[in-house]
Amino acid sequence: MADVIDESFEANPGYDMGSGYWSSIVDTGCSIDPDYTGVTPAHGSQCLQCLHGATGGSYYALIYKTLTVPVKPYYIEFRVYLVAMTDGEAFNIAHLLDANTNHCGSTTVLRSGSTYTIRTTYYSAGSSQEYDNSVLFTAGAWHRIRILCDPDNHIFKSWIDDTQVGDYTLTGVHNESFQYGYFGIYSWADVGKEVLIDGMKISTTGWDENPIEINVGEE
Ligand SMILES: [Ca+2]
Repeated sequence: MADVIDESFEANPGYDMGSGYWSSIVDTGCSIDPDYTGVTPAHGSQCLQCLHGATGGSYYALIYKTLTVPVKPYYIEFRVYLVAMTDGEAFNIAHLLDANTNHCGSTTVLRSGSTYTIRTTYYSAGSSQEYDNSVLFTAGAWHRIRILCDPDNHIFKSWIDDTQVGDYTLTGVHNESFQYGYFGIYSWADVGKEVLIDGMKISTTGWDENPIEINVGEE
């Protein structure tokens, strides 16, 4: 198995993976659009727009996929564009769960004052390890996020664009395999905020564009 998910939102209408591949959770007042063209996409001519328009309570505008079998290791990449954030907001834009719906990993963007921080998190058996980078991430631009999680070889790494920002040697119980993937915008965001996603790929063998050298099993 190589590519588990390869989605660039170029089908018109809908998704490259087919009409039945993705499911969605869209709260009242929220919307998703896989054919969005309002911002020049990172790849091709369309991207996924997740718009939060709910007025309170829980709010979700996301797509998700339940894989037929759990996957590890997992090489994840996607492009993300934040149109705007308000001071104090945090957007959870990617979330992965294992077969028992325990948290495996997540990517969150936070804003404090004028500083944007992107946070990649690995979860294991009730504890978590977070990597924050507040230098490389900005609103109003596309950024590529890459995450490698290889529990069997104790590896968890993350990159923003081509800069590595997270490197954690997994210890203790870390046998989670990714099976449920959620991408979009959920909770903690104000009304009217949107997240754009493009060029999403999840593989068990690596990245096929601008490869980053990874020596799985040798660390
Ligand atoms: Ca696209």
